[in-house]
Amino acid sequence: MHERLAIPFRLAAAAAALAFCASAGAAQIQVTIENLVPATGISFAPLHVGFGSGSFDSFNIGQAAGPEIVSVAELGGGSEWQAAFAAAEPNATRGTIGGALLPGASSSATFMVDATSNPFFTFAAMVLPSNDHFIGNDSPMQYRLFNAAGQLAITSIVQYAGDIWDAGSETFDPAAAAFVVGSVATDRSAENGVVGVDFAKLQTAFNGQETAGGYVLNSALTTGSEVYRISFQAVPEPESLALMLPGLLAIGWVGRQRRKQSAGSALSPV
Ligand SMILES: [Ca+2]
Ligand SMILES: [Ca+2]
Repeated sequence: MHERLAIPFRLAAAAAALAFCASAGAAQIQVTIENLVPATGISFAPLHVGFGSGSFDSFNIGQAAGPEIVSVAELGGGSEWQAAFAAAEPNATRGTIGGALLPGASSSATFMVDATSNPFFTFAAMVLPSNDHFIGNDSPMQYRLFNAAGQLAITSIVQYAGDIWDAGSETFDPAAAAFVVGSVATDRSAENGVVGVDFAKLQTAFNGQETAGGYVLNSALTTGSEVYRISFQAVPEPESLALMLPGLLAIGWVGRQRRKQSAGSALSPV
């Protein structure tokens, strides 16, 4: 095939291949989490994430917390949250991101998602130090990550101090709180309350406590303080890159020819 014909052909083939990948619904997404609070502020346990159909709902404001969200809010480990999500939505993509996320820290993980059947994003993480505070979305349909065409529709989610929940499941007690040096987790006692918005308690009594993060908590958040960001970025799949390669090589070839031509004309006598 003549080069002048080959270049547009290869570009068209690469574009067609990419269009096919998009329509198939498979999407590889890199998720990055960031603790936005200043040094000596609150930390977070690993983030539990799920990409699903929007039917798994792990808690409701004003209602008693079930074992799913308690496993996140009191323990951080989230084993019941993950198991309940898997039972409710066997085809969802789930996982966790990072370890303890200290002030100013970030962490990333990549997930393969069916953007057509699992367009909704759900998350939950324990706030540290605390007895039963957490961040998470009450409505499983609050964040539709992919549009009907399977394209990423949300680039980031920001959580503010005013978004922090108290699960209402464990009595407030720094001596039994996670992430407080010297605390005894087995001393937890039932609060018998309901899930509500509350971050003030984290500061009024946890400030001055030595944390497992190696710093003494000195938090000064207000309702509008940004505390956490979750960012999403589409990652080209390896097979897409392989299909794109001939097109990219063709573009490089055109560039080289142009540089040669302009170099030649620069040398040409006027
Ligand atoms: Ca809910
Ligand atoms: Ca509580």
